[in-house]
This record gives sequence, structure tokens and C-alpha cells, in this order.
Amino acid sequence: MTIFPENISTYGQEIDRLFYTISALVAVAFVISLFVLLYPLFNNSAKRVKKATYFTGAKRKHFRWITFALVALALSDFYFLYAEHGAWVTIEQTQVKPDFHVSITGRQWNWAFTYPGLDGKLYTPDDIVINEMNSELHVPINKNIVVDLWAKDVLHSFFVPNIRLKQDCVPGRMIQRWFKLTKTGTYDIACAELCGLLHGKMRNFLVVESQEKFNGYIDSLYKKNAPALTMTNPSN
Ligand SMILES: [Cu+2]
Repeated sequence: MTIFPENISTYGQEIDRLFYTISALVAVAFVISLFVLLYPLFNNSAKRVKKATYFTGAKRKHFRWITFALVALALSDFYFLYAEHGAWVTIEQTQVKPDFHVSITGRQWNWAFTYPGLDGKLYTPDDIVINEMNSELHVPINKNIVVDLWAKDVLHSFFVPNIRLKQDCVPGRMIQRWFKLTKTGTYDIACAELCGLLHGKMRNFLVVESQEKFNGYIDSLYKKNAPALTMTNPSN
């Protein structure tokens, strides 16, 4: 049972497990905090205790409890660091061999997708740019997809709930992330950073498809963009 949208990435399970771990520990802390807050309120009601006592917290007896809470907090922090280390390394620090490399730019208000042109290389004049609201990003299934994330104007956040990937896009810098997807279909790409008036309309789609279908899509892009390609490609 899961409360999240279906996971389609190879590392999504790790994020889900972290979420449940953190929620469980925070739930325990929440119940203890409520108890510590409410118990004295009821136990020391005006009927039972006539005059309130003022604690400075300086006495060893009182200070002990402050120290106990601090240590418990620090220990849980270290535990989270330990628990998340694997996912952190997989998602943020692993250099995968890219099977497909695409550039994604957040702008007010859509995600623009830049595919490499016929030369197979990004950031050359024959790149193909799809820059429309509600457009699709096509990627092949079971392949390492490396994405360069950019922002054109303000902060955006590339968010695909089904991949469990959410990454801020910052103007002036490129952030690279990767994913490998295990299920075909069409999934939402959202922006998770309030980025202006039409932030809520900033919705694109991720289409995961077989390698054959994906090749067909890329071919159709080349054909559609052919006149522009011959104009910008000096070798033609
Ligand atoms: Cu945005």
C-alpha cells in the first residue's frame, strides 16, 4: 500500500522508504511533545496547585530534561543523515553513463525541452527546442536519462511525482540529474516553486515509451525541423 502516485523510477522506492521512516520518527516525537505539553496543564490545574512555580532551568534536575531532549534531537538528526546517505549518493552523486541527454529549462510558464539534433550533441546549432505550454518530453524506457536543468527567469522546481524527483532550477546555473524509468505511460511534470502568476498552469507531460516509439518521435521532430536545420547547419 502506498499513499503516493505510482513509482516508475529505479530509485523511487528509496525515497518512499525515507519518507515513511522520517514520518514514523516525527510521529513519535509529536506524541511525546503533546504529552509533555498537555500533561502538566491537566495535572497542575488551579484546583490542585494554588501557586505557579517559576523554573529557570538552571537546576541540575531541570537541566537534565533539556539535555535529554537535545541529545534525542541530535541523535535522530544523525540517524536521518545515515538513513538518507544511500539515496543521496544514488540520486545526486552518481555519474551514470547517459543513454539519452536532454536539456530542460523552466521559464514563465512552462518547461522547455531541448533535444540534441542530428549530431547527437546538445548545445549545438541544430538542437531542437520544444517551448510550449503543456508540451511533452519523450524519453525511452529502461535507459539512463540525464537531464540538464536550467531556469530562464526566476526559480522553478522540476517535479515529476512518479519519479520522486524534485529539483530546484536556478537562473545562472545548470544542475544535472538522472533517472531510469521502468514503466511506459504519460506522467505529469509540474513546477514545485511558486514562480509567478501562471505557476499553477505550468504543467507539462513526460511520455515514457519503448525505444522504437521514441526513435520514431525523434525522427518526426527532425523532419518537422528540417528547414530550420538546413538553415542553421553550415555543412548543408
Ligand atoms: Cu515554475
